[in-house]
Amino acid sequence: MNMRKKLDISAYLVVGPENTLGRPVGDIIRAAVENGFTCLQIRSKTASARELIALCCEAADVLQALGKAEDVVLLVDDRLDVVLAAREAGIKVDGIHVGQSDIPVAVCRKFLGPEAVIGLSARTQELLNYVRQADTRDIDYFGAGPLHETATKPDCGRDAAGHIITRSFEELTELHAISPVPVVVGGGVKARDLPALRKTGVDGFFVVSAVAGAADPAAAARELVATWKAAPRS
Ligand code: TZP
Ligand code: MG
Repeated sequence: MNMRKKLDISAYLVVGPENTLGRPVGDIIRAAVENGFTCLQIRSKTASARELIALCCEAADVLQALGKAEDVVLLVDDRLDVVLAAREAGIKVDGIHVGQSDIPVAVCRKFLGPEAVIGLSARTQELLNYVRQADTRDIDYFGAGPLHETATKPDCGRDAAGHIITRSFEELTELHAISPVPVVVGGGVKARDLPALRKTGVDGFFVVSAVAGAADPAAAARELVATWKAAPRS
């Protein structure tokens, strides 16, 4: 197990320059964090390493300015090279989020050390198998999804008819029940999903477009956080 302080993934924003309708990523992050978001992930499949490092710097600066650098976790999707380079440059990046086909979590842990936050995402069935068979000592949380079809991640698994395969509340309840680490769920999540999602017992929700694509990201973040907090947990 790692040696980090308590991790809060209850309200988790995933964001990159392709998700913000042309607005600066830092502005979206500020809107989310000022309204209660607890975790951030920089995710871009098109940005260069240099751009990703600059985005980490922008995000870390926003957290610093808001006095949230110690409370809100800043992660990068997939790119261990970017996390290491950013840290080398003195930017406070807390860890990495990887998928099952990305760099293995044990390798991330070796490079990033015991205090880093490392998240792993996969399909629910794969996560259930993982929990049953594998060692989760290097993993701080699981990401599961999508809850609904989403255009934000076109490479989600699809059925024979080409529809994205979504996660049921039953699957998520089971995952939460047997997972030794916290679980965060996303994919097409809107505020109206949060009461049912919280009832499964999972630890949080993640969103891209519900905040980064909103006309008023601050109001959207506020509504999401308030709805989650007001919903009873199982
Ligand atoms: N992983 C599973 S779905 C997804 C990711 C990164 C994208 C979710 O985006 P949105 O806009 O909240 O549906
Ligand atoms: Mg990945």
